[in-house]
Amino acid sequence: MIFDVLTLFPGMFDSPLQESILARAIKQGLLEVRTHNLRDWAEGKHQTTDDTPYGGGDGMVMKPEPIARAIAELKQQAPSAKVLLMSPQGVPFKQQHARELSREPGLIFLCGRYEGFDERVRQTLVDVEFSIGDFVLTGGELPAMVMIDAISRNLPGVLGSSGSAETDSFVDGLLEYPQYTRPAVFDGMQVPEILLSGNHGKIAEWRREQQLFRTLQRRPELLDNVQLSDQDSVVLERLRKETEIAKTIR
Ligand code: 9D3
Repeated sequence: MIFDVLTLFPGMFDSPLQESILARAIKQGLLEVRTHNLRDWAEGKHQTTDDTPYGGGDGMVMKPEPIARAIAELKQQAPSAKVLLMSPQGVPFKQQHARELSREPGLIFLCGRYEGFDERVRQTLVDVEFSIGDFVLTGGELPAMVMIDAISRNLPGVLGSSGSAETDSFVDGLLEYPQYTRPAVFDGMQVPEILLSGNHGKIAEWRREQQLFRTLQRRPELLDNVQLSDQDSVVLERLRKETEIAKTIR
């Protein structure tokens, strides 16, 4: 898969791609990230990529022409690549997007600085606008890097032996169960006995209940969009009742 990134700060992508899983995947040829400086498509002595907003107001706006020229050139190499605009107004990026976008042959990320983009960029040049969450960052580069990371780990071969994207708990829509390793007692805290029992059926049941419990406690809204087995529903109903009882005791 080929990721093209349009940015004023291509250097921001270097070190995250030189470590660990993504570095290995790039060496293996499973993916490629090409960063491009938008300034290369800007005109004039100062190669300006921003300008003051029509109608007045604070801050600067990204000019449309350098962006249009850059996208036109990248699309010659990758005609089917979707153009993704990074912006706080975008669709909230989710695991499902990461999985779906990993099936694309290539993607073009457009990262902004300043107050945002000239609206006409959205109208003709962009396929989808994405946000990575409701907090304000200094630009679209880290969001693009986050999306590249999340998409890449779904590509065949990228995770190698360290895990499988299919068994990620977000795939089934629940939070993960608690994990433990040695020592069996740390700072007076015991590992749950069931995990030392060797009874793999009981362990699987306990882990599923922990997933349901954590999701109920921390992210109850996730339970609305999750496929639950009959057994899950029974356990969840019991957990809900126990939570109610615990509330009356407090
Ligand atoms: C005053 C209006 N601001 C919007 C909240 C302007 C503005 C601030 C910061 C516009 C862009 C930015 C930089 N952020 C991004 O480019 C960005 C972003 C983010 O800030 N949060 C979550 N996802 C994203 S994707 C791109």
